[in-house]
Amino acid sequence: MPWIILIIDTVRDNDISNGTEESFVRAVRRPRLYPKLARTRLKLCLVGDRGVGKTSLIRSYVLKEYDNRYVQTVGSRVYRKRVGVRVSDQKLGVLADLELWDITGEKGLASILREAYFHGASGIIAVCDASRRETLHELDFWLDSALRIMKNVSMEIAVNKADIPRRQIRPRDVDMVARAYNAPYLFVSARTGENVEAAYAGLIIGIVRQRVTRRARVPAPPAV
Ligand SMILES: Nc1nc2c(ncn2[C@@H]2O[C@H](COP(=O)(O)OP(=O)(O)OP(=O)(O)O)[C@@H](O)[C@H]2O)c(=O)[nH]1
Ligand SMILES: [Mg+2]
Repeated sequence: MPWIILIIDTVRDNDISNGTEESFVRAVRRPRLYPKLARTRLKLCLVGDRGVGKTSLIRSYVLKEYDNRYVQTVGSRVYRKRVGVRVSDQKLGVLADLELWDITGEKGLASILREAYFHGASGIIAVCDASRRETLHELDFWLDSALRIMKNVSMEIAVNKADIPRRQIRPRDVDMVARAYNAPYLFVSARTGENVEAAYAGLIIGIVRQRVTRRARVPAPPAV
C-alpha cells in the first residue's frame, strides 16, 4: 500500500509580493523549508448563469477590484495569476500559473463552444447567486456541460452575493447539488471579498495535491 501524508497551504498574497519572479520564488520557496521547486499550469473555468458574478469574482481575486455596474461577458475572457502552494511533507514549493476562464452565462453560446471552453481544464468553479434560487438549479446544466468534455475535473460551488440580506438559497439547498457532484461549496461575496481567496485556494490546493500525490507515490516502509 502506498502511503502519503500531505499538508498544503497557499502562499498569502502578501508573501507573493508584487510580481517579480525572484521575489515570488523566494516567497514560495523559503529555501530551508522548501528546497525543491516545481512549476505547474492550471486552467480554471468559472461558469454559471448570466449576472451571477463570475466576472466580479475573477476581478476580485486577480485585480482586487469590484464594480457595481453590470457588463455582460460576450464569449469568454482569460485572466492570469500566479500563486504559490507549499507542500510541506515533500518540502516542495509549487509555482502555479493560473489561467482563469471567465465564460459567458449564455447557455446557447456556451453549448456550442464548450469544447473550446472546457478542454484542458483542471478545475471548475460553478457560481450561483444567493438572491436568485433558480441559478442554483441551473448549475446542473453548467456542471454537466463541463463533465461532458473533462471527466476528471475538480469542481467547487460558489454561492455568490452572500452580502445580500434577502437570501433565497440556504446551505441545505446547496448540500444536495454539492453532494451530487462531489463538490465542496462556499458562500462568497465578490463585493465584500468574503471567502473569495478561500474559494480559489480550496480548489487549487486540491488539484495540486492530486498532481503531487500522483507523482510522489512511494512504497510503505517495512513493518517493524
Ligand atoms: N451585491 C452583490 N452584487 C454582486 C456581487 N458580485 C457581482 N455583483 C453584481 O452582479 C452583477 C453581475 O456581475 P457580473 O460579474 O458581471 O456577472 P457575470 O456572471 O459575469 O455575468 P455574465 O457575464 O452575463 O455571465 C454586477 O452588477 C455586479 O456588480 C456580490 O458579491 N454582491
Ligand atoms: Mg461576466
